[in-house]
Order: sequence, then C-alpha cells, then structure tokens
Amino acid sequence: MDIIKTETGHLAEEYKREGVVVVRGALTPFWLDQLRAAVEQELKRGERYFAYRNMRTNPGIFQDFCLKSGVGRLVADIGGSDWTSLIFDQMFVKEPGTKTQTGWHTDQPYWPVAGPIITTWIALDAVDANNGALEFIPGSHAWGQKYRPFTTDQLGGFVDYVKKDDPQYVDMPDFEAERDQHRVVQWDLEPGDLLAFDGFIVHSAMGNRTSIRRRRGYAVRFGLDQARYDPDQGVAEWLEDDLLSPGAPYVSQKFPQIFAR
Ligand SMILES: O=C(O)CCC(=O)C(=O)O
Repeated sequence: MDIIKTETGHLAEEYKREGVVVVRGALTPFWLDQLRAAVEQELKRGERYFAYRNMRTNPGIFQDFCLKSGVGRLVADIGGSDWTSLIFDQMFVKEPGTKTQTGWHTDQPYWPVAGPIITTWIALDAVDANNGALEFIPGSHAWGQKYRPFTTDQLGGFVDYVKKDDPQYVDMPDFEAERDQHRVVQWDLEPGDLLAFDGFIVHSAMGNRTSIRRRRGYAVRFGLDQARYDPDQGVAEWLEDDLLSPGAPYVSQKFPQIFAR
C-alpha cells in the first residue's frame, strides 16, 4: 500500500502558531485516483452537501486511506503528538455553479472533544478562490473562544443558534462583515495538496462560482494525545461514546488509535 508524504519539516512550528498549514503534494497518485473514484461512487447517494460523512466506518477506500496511508503519522508529526485517533471523515463536493457557502465557523464547539483536534482537508481538484477555496484566520485557534454552534440553511447561511443558554459558549462575531480587521489567508491548491487545521480555527469557504471546475475535498478529523472526551460540549451526539468517561483520552473502539510512536 502506498504511503503518503510524511516529510513535515518546519510545519509543526508553523502549525502551532497559525493553526493551519498546507502540505504540498501530500497524496501519491495512487491515493488521489482511489479517493476520487470513491467520492464518485459515494455521490450516487445524492445526499445534501454536509451529509457525506463517516464513510470510513465501512470497508473500502476511505477506510483504507485513514488506516493504511500514513496520514495518522503525518498528523501526529504536524501536531507534535505521541498518537493519533480517528474521529470521522467527510467529503465536501462543490460542483460548478454550487451556491452553497460554508459560512465562517469553528468546528470543535460542535463536537464532544476538548484539547487538540486536527482536520486534514485534501484537495482532489485544483482549488482557488473561484471554485470554493477554504479561508482561515490564522492564530484564531488560540483565542480561547468557544463560539456557539448554529444551524445553517442549504446555502450555508446562518439560521439559528443552538445551546442558547449554555454559558460555555459566546456568540460568534460576523467575520464576513469584519474581515478587513483580520488577516485572512487562503491557498490555491493542486490536486493532492493537504490542509491541516485546528478544530478551533475560524474558517469558511465560498461557493463554486465557476461553470466547469469541480471542487472535491476530502476531510478527516483526528484526535491528538491531549484530546479528551467532553460530553458537555458539542451537539454531535454521534461523536459521543458511553464507554468513555468524561476527561478520558478520546480514543476507543469507536474512535481507534491509528498511529502511536
Ligand atoms: O469544504 C468545505 O466547504 C468546508 C470544510 C470545513 O469547513 C471543514 O472541513 O471543517
């Protein structure tokens, strides 16, 4: 089985500071072909944009990639961790003309996990501002803010907050309105490039404004060695695990350790 790029050089330092890094040419041609084919197969289910997730729980390419490609090691190296656990995977396909935006948000307040989580988001097509590149506010992962989860409509627009009375959260500012006040970064990506980003970083993605260029992304979420189960946090009940005690490392049969030093 092919192993993806594992040379991370200076990236661990940059990741700690910025909360996001890009790994150029991370995928081998083998994995790029396999994941593209697996995405096409999955799309036949005809789900809505945010609903393609947890494919890794079934035997097949997504599972093989998570377990056998070496991505768990890459993540541990970037995050300076002794081990990596596998949380869930998700694919994000913006076909030409897709108006769905991924509004500004942070991920981890939706999930019952405290401590470090890394998402790897892999470009399966060339990606730029026109077809829905991800945008980030570097350093925002370290602001110590836990933004209140909210629901969105089919276009990714804000609908309503959940957990309205829960004091652990604060309402999220309108980052689009105040984007001039922040350093916003975005990378043009080639197929096979990989973004690694923190569960608390503020990020977004526009729709795909092109008429012919697809934007297929494959994301996997990983726990690092300081990640702890926190069932008081989050709204994603499917990420809860009754076999874990609150405060325990977020690793279990459901969320297996896939790399250890
Ligand atoms: O690809 C997208 O549109 C959104 C990705 C995202 O927000 C995430 O993976 O957390």
